[in-house]
Amino acid sequence: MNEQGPVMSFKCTYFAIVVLLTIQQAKLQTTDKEWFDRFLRTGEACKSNTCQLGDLTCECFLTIDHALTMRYRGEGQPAVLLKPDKGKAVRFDNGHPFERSREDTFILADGYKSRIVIVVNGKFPGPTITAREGQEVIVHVRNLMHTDSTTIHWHGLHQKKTPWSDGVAFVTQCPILPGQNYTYKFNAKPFGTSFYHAHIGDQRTMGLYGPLIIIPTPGQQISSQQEKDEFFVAIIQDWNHDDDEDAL
Ligand SMILES: [Cu+2]
Repeated sequence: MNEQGPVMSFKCTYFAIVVLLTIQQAKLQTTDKEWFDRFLRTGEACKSNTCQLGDLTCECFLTIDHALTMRYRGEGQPAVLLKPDKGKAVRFDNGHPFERSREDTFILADGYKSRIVIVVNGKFPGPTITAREGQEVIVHVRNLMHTDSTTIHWHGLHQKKTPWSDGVAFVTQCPILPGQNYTYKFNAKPFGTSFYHAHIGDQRTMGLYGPLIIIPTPGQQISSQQEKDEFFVAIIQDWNHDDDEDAL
């Protein structure tokens, strides 16, 4: 009986430590929803400890939603319409300008009236995804549009052995319904400068697209150097003042 006491108390202590560690680990693990929300706040797309040279994966989170151009909404304040004034966006009602830091949050498009667009992580067009050739690209997509289903096509990628990640609605996958998430997984091949875009209706011209850049593995014969400091990304699109459904 005397020997059982210490054994029992050791077992209890061990059990308590295991329970505590499990709870701690569960707390430390970031859920997909937390990642989606984080990138929605920052406007970026991919985890910083992925997508770099030497990483096996490139993991990104895209939240799709509608937004209005030429409109500003401060925290806890009513929305304010904007108008162009000498190359800047100012308040429509009283012509007052905004602080520079606020201006970065506006979706201006061409500054012509307020119209509905689709944003990716709050950005129009969507954030750049930059992966390294050969990496496994994992992109989680969350559709927060109220009534529109969607898919995302990874333009320029061959999708060998992963046809279900090609993002062609009704052909390679069922569309992602409002409120649903879907995860694309594919190999980053071939390298090059391309883009991702919606593959349903007029969603691409409404803003659901963004740069997709695959950097070649070092040491390859390529026509021009693509990793210089001066390197920047430019992306252009069709733009309609009328509703895109009417223009199609
Ligand atoms: Cu395409």
